[in-house]
Amino acid sequence: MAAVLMVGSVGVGKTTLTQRLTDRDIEYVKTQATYREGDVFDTPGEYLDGPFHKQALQLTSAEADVILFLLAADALECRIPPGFSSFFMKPVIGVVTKKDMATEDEVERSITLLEQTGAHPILVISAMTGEGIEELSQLINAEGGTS
Ligand SMILES: Nc1nc2c(ncn2[C@@H]2O[C@H](COP(=O)(O)OP(=O)(O)O)[C@@H](O)[C@H]2O)c(=O)[nH]1
Ligand SMILES: [Mg+2]
Repeated sequence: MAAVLMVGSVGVGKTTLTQRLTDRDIEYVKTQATYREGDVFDTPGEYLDGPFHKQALQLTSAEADVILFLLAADALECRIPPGFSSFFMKPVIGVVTKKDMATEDEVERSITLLEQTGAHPILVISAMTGEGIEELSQLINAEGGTS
């Protein structure tokens, strides 16, 4: 699998999605800044929820092939700034998580919020039901240049 950097607030579902995407992998590496499980870098939510750690995210992205911007379907706001994808030299895919617990209107609103970050394309998933996970996995490998 291509190396993935997860960017999203605490509770958006980064760790759960990481487990979904890497359930065949057994390598675990813990670093000070990021948690690597297989090919996925799961960033601490503090990177978005405290003082904004833009540079830490940029540095970590050097090791990734693909970046995911995640926003929960029931989110009230998006902590990822508008246009933020342009700070990365890698493809940025938008992921709306927790589709299973949101209305269609809520999903649409989250898609709109993620579009403002410049992430493209945007996929809607549920790590709980598994919806969209296979599609996301294929897109990660296509965008990341791995198959
Ligand atoms: N209903 C639902 N809950 C989810 C989904 N993904 C994650 N969660 C739950 O959301 C909470 C936070 O998930 P976690 O992966 O720890 O988020 P993180 O802080 O971004 O790593 C946990 O209780 C998960 O079980 C999903 O697709 N649907
Ligand atoms: Mg986590």
